[in-house]
Amino acid sequence: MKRSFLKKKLLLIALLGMGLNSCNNYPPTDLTQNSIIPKPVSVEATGRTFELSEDAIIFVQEGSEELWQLGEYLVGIINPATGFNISQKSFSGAPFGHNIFLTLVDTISPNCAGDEAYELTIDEKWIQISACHPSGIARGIQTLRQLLPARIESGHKQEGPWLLATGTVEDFPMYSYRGAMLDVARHFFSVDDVKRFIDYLALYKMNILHLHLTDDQGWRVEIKSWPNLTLEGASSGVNGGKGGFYTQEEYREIVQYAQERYITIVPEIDLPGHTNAALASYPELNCDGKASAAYHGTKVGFSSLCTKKEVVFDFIDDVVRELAEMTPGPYFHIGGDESRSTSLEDYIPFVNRVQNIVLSHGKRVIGWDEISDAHLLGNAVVQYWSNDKNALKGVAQGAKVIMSPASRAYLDMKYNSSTTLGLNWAGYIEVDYGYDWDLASLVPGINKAQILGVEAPLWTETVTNFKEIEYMTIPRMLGYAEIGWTKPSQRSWDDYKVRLGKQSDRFDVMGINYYSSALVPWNVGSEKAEEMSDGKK
Ligand code: TNX
Repeated sequence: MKRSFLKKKLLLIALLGMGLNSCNNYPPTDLTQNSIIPKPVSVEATGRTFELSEDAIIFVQEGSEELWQLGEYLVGIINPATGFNISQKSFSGAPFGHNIFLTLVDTISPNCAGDEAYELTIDEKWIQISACHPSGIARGIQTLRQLLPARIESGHKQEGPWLLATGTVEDFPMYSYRGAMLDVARHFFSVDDVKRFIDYLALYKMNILHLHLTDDQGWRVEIKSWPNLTLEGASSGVNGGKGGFYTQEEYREIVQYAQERYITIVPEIDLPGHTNAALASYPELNCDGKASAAYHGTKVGFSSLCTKKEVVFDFIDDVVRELAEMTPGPYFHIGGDESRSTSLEDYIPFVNRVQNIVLSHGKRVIGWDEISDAHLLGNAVVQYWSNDKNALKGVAQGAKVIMSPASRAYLDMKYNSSTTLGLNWAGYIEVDYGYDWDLASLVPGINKAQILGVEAPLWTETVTNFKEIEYMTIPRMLGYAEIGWTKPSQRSWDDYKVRLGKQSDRFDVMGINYYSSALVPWNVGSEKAEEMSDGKK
């Protein structure tokens, strides 16, 4: 009884939804009415409708293992909610039938700008994603995913039809580094949490996940040559948090999961400060040779490795070597921030030496903006978070900059004075304030040519579980994704907030605990979406 009532209610809601939609875009015929985030370079509508049906096949251009895997990924997006049993096949040649085609080409329109450029064509009969590199196909798949109805995100079968407006999207990013950081040291988060976070990044075409793996409160990755780091140093967390760490196998699993979504993991070992967990695990890393006590507070700047001891550099060499071996991406983050217990006299030679260690293991150095005090080597990257002078010092040495201004891009800053989670030392960051700025005009003297991209860090002193991660991250993270991808001349808050508002159906189907800012015109159809979610909220 109850079930059939629910079914009828759902049908009514669905019909109502369609009725409402028919006033604007149902069935969808106008591709320019999309709500894609980040906003693509160009979208042209051809005024018709494509229907994805169960006899569709995903044709993957033959000869590329990477493309084959992307086909599998797309199957994983389509099958659960449609209830179809679509599979993938190799092919070469022109598109035909009611199928989806993933194709590598020598050039696309307007050009193969960077590895992530793609072209998505939705014809009445077929869909094709073309790119010069598999990473472009990966980004194009996310556009296709966003163009499908929000209920595609449901893990279980939904009613069709699965309609898309026809037309062409041509797209490529403005910056090559677009990421978020997750602090797993203050509070530890499971492999599954990290994977889910990666899924959110992928949906909005972010390509970097920086993992802040160590801090005063905990050491979160297994280093086989220094086992106490995790035997001892992983058991603490803020406010007596239970701690935890990733085994090497788990770290590799995260790396691979990210790689399948064309996301690069940037591991950070914060040095020489923010090291109490290491100092508690190995007495010899301290200048006085005594192990420090585990730390559960939230102060910063009180710890330092003993920069005068050789064993400290042996330790760092082992840690960098083991982590670099498990990290296919080009970057290694050495922290370097808030080293208030290390004199500048000691700090500079220390950072110089650590850079050499990282280079010797084949990685490119990233450090927080304080590392510009040192002599930057190779193609070091400075992550700007608060000090203009430091960032400029880095640029003067030829370093590239990642923009993570605390006052605009810190995901742990409160939205406003009534946000219960988070901090406010850098101010409040409402959704509009987090969105409405441009990387290349923030710090006078730092322009586009010197900027690698954008990263939004989530520090987790106050964030204890995944629902809280979601609340602080969504929706602001979508704004940073767009800041990194879309030209400033093509974006504005007024246009963005409408597209953002249309994401709420998707958030609801995904069961995301997002902050529903009053500044955003959230979609009215969300009741329908909530009915379909797993009730995870
Ligand atoms: C500053 S940003 C820090 C972190 C804190 C964060 C809290 C940076 C490089 N250091 O240690 O967690 O503020 O917002």
